[in-house]
Amino acid sequence: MRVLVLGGDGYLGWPTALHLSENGHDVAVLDNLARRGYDDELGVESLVPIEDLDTRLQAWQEVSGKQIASYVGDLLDADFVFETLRDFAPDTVVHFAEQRSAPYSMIDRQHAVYTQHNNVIGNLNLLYAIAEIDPDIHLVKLGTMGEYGTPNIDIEEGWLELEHNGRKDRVLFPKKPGSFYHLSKVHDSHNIEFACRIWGLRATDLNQGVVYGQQTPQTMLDARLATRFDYDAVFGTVLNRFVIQAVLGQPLSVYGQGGQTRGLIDIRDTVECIRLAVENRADRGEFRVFNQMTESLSVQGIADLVANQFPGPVQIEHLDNPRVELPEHYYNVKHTGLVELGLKPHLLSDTLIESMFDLVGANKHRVLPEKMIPTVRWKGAMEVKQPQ
Ligand code: NAD
Ligand code: USQ
Repeated sequence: MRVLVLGGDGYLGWPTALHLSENGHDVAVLDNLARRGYDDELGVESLVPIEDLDTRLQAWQEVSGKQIASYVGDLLDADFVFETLRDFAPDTVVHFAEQRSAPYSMIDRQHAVYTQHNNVIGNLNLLYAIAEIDPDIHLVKLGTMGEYGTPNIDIEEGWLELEHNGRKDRVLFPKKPGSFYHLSKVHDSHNIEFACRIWGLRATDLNQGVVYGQQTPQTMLDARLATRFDYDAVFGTVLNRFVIQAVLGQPLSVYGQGGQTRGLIDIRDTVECIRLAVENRADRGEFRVFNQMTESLSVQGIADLVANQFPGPVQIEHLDNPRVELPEHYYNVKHTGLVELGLKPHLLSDTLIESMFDLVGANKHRVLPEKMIPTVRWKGAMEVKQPQ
């Protein structure tokens, strides 16, 4: 199949492009390199050194004998999106290309507006390009488990069968997201569902949990194929940060009491889930939703797991939570769709996060400790406005 991976220079897009190429697909990546720009803005770098896109693509050709084409440009540039779809003529578009950090979207008005404009309008340009150029293209879109928030009922895969005043209907599952970033994904989901219902497009929305890990079988073949690994308080995600803090001998930074529970997924399962979604197409007119996570853990549970596996002393500290989120809550997520397609999950109980400890140990001199400290507060805008 011909697969265009949008955001193919990012943490997940790059290893996914390699995994699809390894599995016989004809792959191209598209990226505007914005993620490298956020590093410059925030004064940080990936913990593991990464090569520029051309070097990565060259290395993959040398190692595998396979070619991946590249298109450098912005989804906000509609002409570029239309030209790329005409030129590459994909069967499937995998869409990772969004600003994906919740704290980044909560820095201030400008970052919130940037995030929603970039994500929602980029996705809308893509929907129009697919509808006008080839409505048979299957859109595989990365959403997030955070679209649902933490409701006091079981979380279904995208849709809810509802009975109200004696009548029944099937509706999109209610959403209660926790940041302007997570909200952008909700807006995307609604736009995609509309495009499937009205134009007859075919789409799979993958509501993914928090990803951990950095290595896949393909990225391990050559140091030039490494994907990024973020540790800072803006882009670093929770399990990855706790592993890095353990290795550095810093206390693990649990926000609040750590009773908040999240869905998690190993990066090796992320790339496999995308392959399964690509190879099992949604029907025309279908808005298909999978919850792309393999297990749920509380933040305190994640900290305990890292502390237990680390071969040395580890402290856990409880910081004032810079976010606004429920400290304790019910969390029960249905996530059988991808397993039914053939996913065999890597679970944390079977995974040696030791390999992550080794990887971090080899690169720990690159960490800027001050960048580990959370500085973005969810109520920041309110605090600025309050008169003294
Ligand atoms: P990332 O920031 O590393 O990668 C995203 C890539 O998209 C970057 O290379 C960036 O330059 C590119 N991009 C952003 N805006 C663009 C635009 N307008 N035009 C072209 N390219 C653009 O993020 P990631 O961690 O690889 O996440 C990829 C996707 O998966 C995101 O949509 C994210 O919301 C979703 N997701 C990530 C996680 C996680 O834990 N990392 C969990 C759930 C869902
Ligand atoms: N947390 C801590 N300590 C830390 C970092 C985070 O306690 O040092 C807590 C947060 O308060 C939150 C949880 O860990 O309750 C998860 O935070 P995170 O930064 O790991 O993840 P999040 O902000 O939700 O975003 C990440 C990705 C995003 C993706 C999302 C999936 O950056 O792109 O959409 O995970 S989900 O959470 O399922 O929505």
